Amino acid sequence: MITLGEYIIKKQHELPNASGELSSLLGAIKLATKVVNREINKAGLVDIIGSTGLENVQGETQQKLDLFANEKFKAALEARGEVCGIASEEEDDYVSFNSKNSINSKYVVLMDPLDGSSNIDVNVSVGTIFSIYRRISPVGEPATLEDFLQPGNKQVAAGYVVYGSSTMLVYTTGNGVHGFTMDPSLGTFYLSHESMKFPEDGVIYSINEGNYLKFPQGVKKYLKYCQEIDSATKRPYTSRYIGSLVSDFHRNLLKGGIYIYPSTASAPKGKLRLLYECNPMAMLTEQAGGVASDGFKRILDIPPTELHQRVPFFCGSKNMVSDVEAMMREYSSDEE
Ligand code: AHM
Ligand code: MG
Repeated sequence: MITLGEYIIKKQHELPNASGELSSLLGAIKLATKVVNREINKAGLVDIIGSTGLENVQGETQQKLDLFANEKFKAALEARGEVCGIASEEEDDYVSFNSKNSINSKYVVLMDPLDGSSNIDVNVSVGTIFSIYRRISPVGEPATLEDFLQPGNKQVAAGYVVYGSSTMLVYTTGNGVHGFTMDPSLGTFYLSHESMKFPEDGVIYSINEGNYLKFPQGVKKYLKYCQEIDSATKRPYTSRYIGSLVSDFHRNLLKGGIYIYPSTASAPKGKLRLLYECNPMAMLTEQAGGVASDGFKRILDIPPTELHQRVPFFCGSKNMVSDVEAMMREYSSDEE
């Protein structure tokens, strides 16, 4: 049995110019994950479920666990001194860490500390998503906005934690996607899923179909295609939507499928955030042999213009994403 800590060290030599900093940074994420996991597990017993009554900068209600997770990840990352700053879905602006160690660090972290948090109160799986970049600003000076507004193709590492029927941490440093399952009696993550790969074809589609009437024409056509009967392509496909990106993604990665959060008539840029959700999931997707797109082009090549930018998101099994992209292209002129 290989632990996450052992695996990170073992794989360190595969990283360009490895100095151990990235390994230590992943260690800080691992620690915060355990603290958040402990609170999630007893969510019904302590005063941690429900809303804070506050909203984040995007006008969304913040749950108590959103803020708890944000504070724990921020504190763990600051304490290790391995990042010069973070940006988070739960923070209005990026935060730079200016202690002697932090300011000399090469990395920044972007994160959604608790994704799918509206699911906490009903005991459904939630997740954490993280993304790591090398800073652009000079080492020794405070982090700047440009450190955080880098395209996803510059990510050094990305990953997620799914707090599900078991807790799993899945990450990539650009050499495949590897999953670790927590043994709760020891609080240790063990390697359980090495080199995870999206099946090229899948039979699961995940989308909030309640918004059907507001979807672009290409998505409507694709959904009808998913529902048609055709034994050669194993249709009709199966519809599965948890409403927690991490959990929907994780299932599709293991079984083969597509996750879609498209633009809608009321949210023309979609709902999901490019920097905290789509870029890290897109890096994982590509590392696992899948495709991540905004319906027309590669997510990882989109130049970010603002921290909380939203983007339509299509990701998963290669052939499923290319089918929906073809329909998006075919029907895009209908929308003009
Ligand atoms: P959050 O970061 O505020 O939790 O929002 C992101 C979540 C995703 O996890 C999930 O897939 C999606 O929002 C669900 O949205 P909807 O309820 O509109 O289907
Ligand atoms: Mg989220």
